[in-house]
Amino acid sequence: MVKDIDTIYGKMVRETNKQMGSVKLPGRFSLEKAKKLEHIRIKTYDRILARELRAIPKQFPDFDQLNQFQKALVEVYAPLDRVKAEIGKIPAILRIAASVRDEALWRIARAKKLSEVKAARQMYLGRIWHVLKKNKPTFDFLRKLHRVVRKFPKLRYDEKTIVLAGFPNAGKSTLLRALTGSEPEIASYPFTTQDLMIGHFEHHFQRFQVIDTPGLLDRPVESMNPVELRAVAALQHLADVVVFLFDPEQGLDEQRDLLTKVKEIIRAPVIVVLNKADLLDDPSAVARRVGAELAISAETGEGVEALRERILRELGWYHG
Ligand SMILES: Nc1nc2c(ncn2[C@@H]2O[C@H](COP(=O)(O)OP(=O)(O)O)[C@@H](O)[C@H]2O)c(=O)[nH]1
Ligand SMILES: [Mg+2]
Repeated sequence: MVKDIDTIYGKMVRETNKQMGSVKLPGRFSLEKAKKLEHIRIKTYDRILARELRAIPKQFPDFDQLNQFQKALVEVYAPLDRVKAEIGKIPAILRIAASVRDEALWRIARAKKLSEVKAARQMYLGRIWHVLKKNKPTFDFLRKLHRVVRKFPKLRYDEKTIVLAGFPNAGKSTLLRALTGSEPEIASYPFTTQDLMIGHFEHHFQRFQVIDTPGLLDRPVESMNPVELRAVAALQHLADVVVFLFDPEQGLDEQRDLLTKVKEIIRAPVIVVLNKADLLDDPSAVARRVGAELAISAETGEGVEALRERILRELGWYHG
């Protein structure tokens, strides 16, 4: 979590008060002793503040090291340059805080009266709060960014990725299970209320990742807000191939519209498949009508291996 400025400032003050409670200097009260105590206090404020500020950039990945998909997801939130600039403000704030500290220490060292010692602390706290407040937009920006980055799906980026698309109930989840032989893992997806479902299969010691996108690549693009749309478009950097499933039990024209839209937002090869062939007398006639190159049944497994071969061939991994 990235803390807000009130929390950071409050922590600095409270932790310092607590630590100062156990600082005991020998001897009777004197200006020299007050100066020593105030010196320790300012250094303590500074140490806690610096610790809090340095913790912020550490909570983010190195944005230059992200892959295309992750970068596209960041850019749904804000341009990468802006992100880097905002993170870069933290070291700048640290430098200002250090100079405020040095000035306070200098004033304490020069103080001739107790009131001057006290004024140094007031100056320090006032200026630190002012710097934090002036940079509040940066802290707020980074707080939101962190919530987005934390939601990044845990994916295997070394695996070729097959993304499933098609109407709700077309059989995507059933196909995912048929291709991978396992229950899918669930990964959250930023900017949407939806989760991704992920499965894996192996072919010739190479692993492949299959992703079902419920609520994303199964509904009219017109119903998405611009943020969701960009989040969905980011999937094209992930998809090495898209498998679009037609459901013969639902409106074929509407499904054709969705296919057109999917092709517009995801620039990856699309394999069009007719599912639920087991429900049809003449699957190949329906397949021809919708432009599907294969008719399968995710439920019975019929045609699933042919589809796998087709996918592997598209990815350059099928060698007979
Ligand atoms: N008869 C038949 N039913 C299927 C087939 N594939 C999926 N179904 C059924 O269709 C319904 C929706 O499937 P599901 O995989 O959840 O669709 P999704 O919403 O696209 O993920 C379920 O009741 C499945 O059992 C199929 O090939 N044949
Ligand atoms: Mg599903």
